[in-house]
Amino acid sequence: MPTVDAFRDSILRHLTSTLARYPAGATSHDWWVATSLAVRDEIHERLIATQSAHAAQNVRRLYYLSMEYLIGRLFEANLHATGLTEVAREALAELGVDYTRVLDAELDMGLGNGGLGRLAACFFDSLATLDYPAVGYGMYYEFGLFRQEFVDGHQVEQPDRWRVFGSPWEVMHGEYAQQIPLYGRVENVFDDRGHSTPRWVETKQILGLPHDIPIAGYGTRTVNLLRLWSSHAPDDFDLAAFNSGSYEEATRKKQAGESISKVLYPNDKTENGKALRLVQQYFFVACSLRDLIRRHFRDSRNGWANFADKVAIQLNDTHPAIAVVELMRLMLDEHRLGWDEAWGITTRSLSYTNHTLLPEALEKWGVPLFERLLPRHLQLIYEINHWLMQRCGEVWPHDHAKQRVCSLIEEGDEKMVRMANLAVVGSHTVNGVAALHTELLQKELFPELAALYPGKFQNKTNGITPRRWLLQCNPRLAAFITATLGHERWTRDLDQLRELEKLAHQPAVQREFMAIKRANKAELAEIIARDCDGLVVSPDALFDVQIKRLHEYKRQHLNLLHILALYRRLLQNPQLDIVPRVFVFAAKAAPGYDLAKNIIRAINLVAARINADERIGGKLKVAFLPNYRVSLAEKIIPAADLSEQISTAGKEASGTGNMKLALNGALTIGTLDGANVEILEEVGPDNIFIFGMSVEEVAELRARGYYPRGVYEADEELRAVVDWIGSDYFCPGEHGAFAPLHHSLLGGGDPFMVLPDFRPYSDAQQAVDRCYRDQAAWAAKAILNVARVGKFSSDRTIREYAEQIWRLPA
Ligand code: DL6
Repeated sequence: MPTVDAFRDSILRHLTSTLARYPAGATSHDWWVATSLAVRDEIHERLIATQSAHAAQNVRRLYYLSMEYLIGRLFEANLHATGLTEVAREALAELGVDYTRVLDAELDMGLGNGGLGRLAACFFDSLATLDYPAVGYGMYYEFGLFRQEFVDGHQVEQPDRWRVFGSPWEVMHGEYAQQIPLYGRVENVFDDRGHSTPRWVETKQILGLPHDIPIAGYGTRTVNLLRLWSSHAPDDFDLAAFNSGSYEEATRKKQAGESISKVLYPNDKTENGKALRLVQQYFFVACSLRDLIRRHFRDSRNGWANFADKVAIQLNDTHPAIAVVELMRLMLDEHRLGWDEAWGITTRSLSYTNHTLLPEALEKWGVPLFERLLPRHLQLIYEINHWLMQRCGEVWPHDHAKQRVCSLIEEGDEKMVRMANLAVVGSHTVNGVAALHTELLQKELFPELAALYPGKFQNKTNGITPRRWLLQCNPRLAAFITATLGHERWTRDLDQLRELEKLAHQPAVQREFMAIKRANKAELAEIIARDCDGLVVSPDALFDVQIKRLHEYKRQHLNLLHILALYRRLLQNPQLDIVPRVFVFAAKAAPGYDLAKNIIRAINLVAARINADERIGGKLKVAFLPNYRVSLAEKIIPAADLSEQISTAGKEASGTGNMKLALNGALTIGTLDGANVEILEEVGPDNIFIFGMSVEEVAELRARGYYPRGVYEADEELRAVVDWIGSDYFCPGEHGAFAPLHHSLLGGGDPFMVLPDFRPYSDAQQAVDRCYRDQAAWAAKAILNVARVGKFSSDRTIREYAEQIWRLPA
């Protein structure tokens, strides 16, 4: 490991020789790049050593296929991983450079959207830390999802130009470029004996270039890789057109080729948007499979016979499900294997994680679209389906209903290809991401497929990396834990935090814990003032936090109704004794999701009114922080007192924000949904606020017939706040601004059952209020949360995947 002097020299060398800057003229960005490159030197040495050891041992590897990797910033994570944090701090101090400003010069990598992408990032931290050989394949988006701004409370999407200045972590390996066919048609070629072979012809080609990002393990020398593909046109410049003066025409192919990796989740409301999504998925899967096959065959000891012994491929949700067919196609058409052998290899290599039960999130693509983009794949899907239907017929003779639900093709006005069914059928293992979710997966979503493939379904409860979500994001609490325990082993073994249990009731420990929380809240208060138009909030208030994607099932609008109820109570009685609260929101809504955007606007306009209302004496404040991202979460989570996990039971597959917040000493107010159920088991019922309908109660109510108007009529306060949001009170002069939200709660049938959970939620919030008044008791509960959530380390999750699904070398 370099000394401070050597590291300082390395920073200076990169500043001058790589960036051509001199120290006095260097910006924070220059220092960030130069220091990152100095860290990268160390990481690349480790990377080369890791890769050559893996190659020499011809190890079995995990290849993880994911549309998203929500990595956030890498600088600090890499310093922690390599043990260079103090060295870098001192070296920069000697150079007269402020370390914090260097940290803040880094833009979050725009490579993900939500829980699934952040999970992938946590998994890669754990994989490297636990020395498992793994490559993560994905897309190298130019713009990521979008940068969110608020204009008059509306979400406005701006391009997220995270790569505009390049990335010091990335190395592009042009020698591993891939050409990927698309479109065209299938023709049959007949041999002398009259046997026909299908050939995919008249295709268009897309060029994929791999960009490698190293992921360094913590406290070990293992460095794994993310290999992310950018798309290009192979013949991207038409010189003849250019010379004839058609400048736009000359680069038309270039534009078209590059559009595939421009943004994550392009709006798929239009047919073009749908096509682009399917092309993206196929493109990155096709590049990745070719690359991993190349890697496998580069060792002369390897062949198809041992492919499934050396290669474990994980499908992170249905986005890469086309891998089932592409792997088959490569083996059948390009490597000339027989069907049975190819199918055996496919189903022994692939496994699939399901991350959602929401029907609209389970991808389906129209057969005509498939036929146009991937005609040969559609043929193979029909062949796989033929065999699947035969199997269904053997198990359930004459039961066409069973065949219909298992089928890879959904019948209807437009036939659709069901990507989730394809992923289940093509994988040896399917897993859910929390115990409840896995149970519902088998009982509700895939009961027939679960019966057809006994033993295929497993649970792997999600986890989070303690390195990013405690050590890095909450240095005060991390230092306190290390000093209290007398060791740092908890960073690699989170169960060590159990030792804190016995200290939870000690007044000195409680005071110290609350002082740390207050300092973190003061820091967040500064960010709120900076990002929410100068809004002033007190760090002595209770910080009540809901941070996650904006979706009806996550019920940010339930939180909003409760805020309105508190506001109304205060207006009716300004002397009302309530614990002052700061409600913190951060959330992006999908660009095409109008109701989610309406909820964002409603929260923003209610916030503006409440924050400016002097009658309530500052007892309530509402801060909606724009542009939710990993680096912002790292500031909010350590400052949270209360963690809002209030989804309709049965809708949130797991959640991981719930784990991060509990690990940082926030108490959860939540429904019995996703991993909340397991958090309750771990922390105990006295240290969490559970409310609302269970999965069974939701189902019963729906079966009985749910009429929101009945619930609304029966509760005076609920009626008042629903009417309030439906009025123009918060949007004067703009009639019906929140009509979509109001309609969804009443006339629209309240699909996520916000109204029946309102009263139990409000009661639970009153219990929170009472509890917070006794700061010692609150502190004890918060410390017990920290102490008891060791189960939710992604190290535990990854060990389970590695042993029970991937069979990776220990
Ligand atoms: O498994 C990671 C994460 C879960 O924690 C969330 O509960 C779940 O919503 C999310 N799923 C997705 C997929 N699409 N949808 N919706 O992001 O996965």
